Amino acid sequence: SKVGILGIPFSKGQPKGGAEMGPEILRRAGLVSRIKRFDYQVVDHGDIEIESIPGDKPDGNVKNPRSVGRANKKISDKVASIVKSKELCLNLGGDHSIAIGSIHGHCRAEPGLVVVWVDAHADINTPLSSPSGNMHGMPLSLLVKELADRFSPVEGFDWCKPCIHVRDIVYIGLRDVDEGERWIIDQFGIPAYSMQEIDKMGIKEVMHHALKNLDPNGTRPIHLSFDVDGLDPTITPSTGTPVLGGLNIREGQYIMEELANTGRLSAIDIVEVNPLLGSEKDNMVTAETTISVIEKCFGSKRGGYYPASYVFP
Ligand code: DIR
Ligand code: MN
Ligand code: MN
Ligand code: MN
Repeated sequence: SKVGILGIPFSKGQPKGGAEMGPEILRRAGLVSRIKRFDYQVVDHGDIEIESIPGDKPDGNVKNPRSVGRANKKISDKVASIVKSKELCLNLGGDHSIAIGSIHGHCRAEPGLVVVWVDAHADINTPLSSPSGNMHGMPLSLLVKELADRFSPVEGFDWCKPCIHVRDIVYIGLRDVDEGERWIIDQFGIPAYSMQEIDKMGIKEVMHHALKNLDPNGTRPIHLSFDVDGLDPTITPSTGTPVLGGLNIREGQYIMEELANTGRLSAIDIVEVNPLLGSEKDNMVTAETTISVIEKCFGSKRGGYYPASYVFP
């Protein structure tokens, strides 16, 4: 099987510079060679080219709408083509607004997909409910059909039609959720496993229920959207909006191993790594943590592993 890696150096979905350097730091920390150890043939599609749009005025509350819109149209096209060529599409962000294009494009290739959203934040604010106007806090609201009549179309997003239902999403790791977002989760019954549920049930029960809830028959392709701020800021310090009390390294690894075990991972986003935040040491810790978690999606096993081609000497 193949994995297609796509760098997405984009950070206009939030105000802090540096998230556009995520692909570079993950590649430099050895992500590609770490994945090559396993049974995947790696195809590196390089970094997507992002056009800058001068004079990108806010649309109401929404900041940088045309820049985010234009970048995501390109992301959607690229992700659709990678998934159609039967590669597990690994998207290296970038801030979390890139999930608009990656899920949209994934839907074009796999209309029946489900979304596992690992994050401290719910990222389902609408342009009207968002307290910040930052699009990295809104990607899911532009993608779900049930919220389409709750706000007017956003400048730059005429190409983007909602492609999933609210019940095609499950959340893991939440601990900083805005009022409007909690209302949406309650109103539509989105399965949401916050850090409180993880403390109460343990990660094993959470993953069992999360996957059962999302896809009882276990047949649908999975889109994993992984915000590194879902992990505890002691292990991923270089990120824009850290929140205390996150997933520990073993919970992170367990989530990925369980997703890999389904055999249905079809696309993965890794977002919000920002090497301009924190010290050099913080950057290294963040990159190493992220890689040690993400490699579990590709068959890396804590109990040891050898590839199908292995010959005992
Ligand atoms: C907040 C923060 N909920 C917002 N969001 C995110 O701006 O909408 N921070 N995603 O990483
Ligand atoms: Mn996020
Ligand atoms: Mn987040
Ligand atoms: Mn559906």
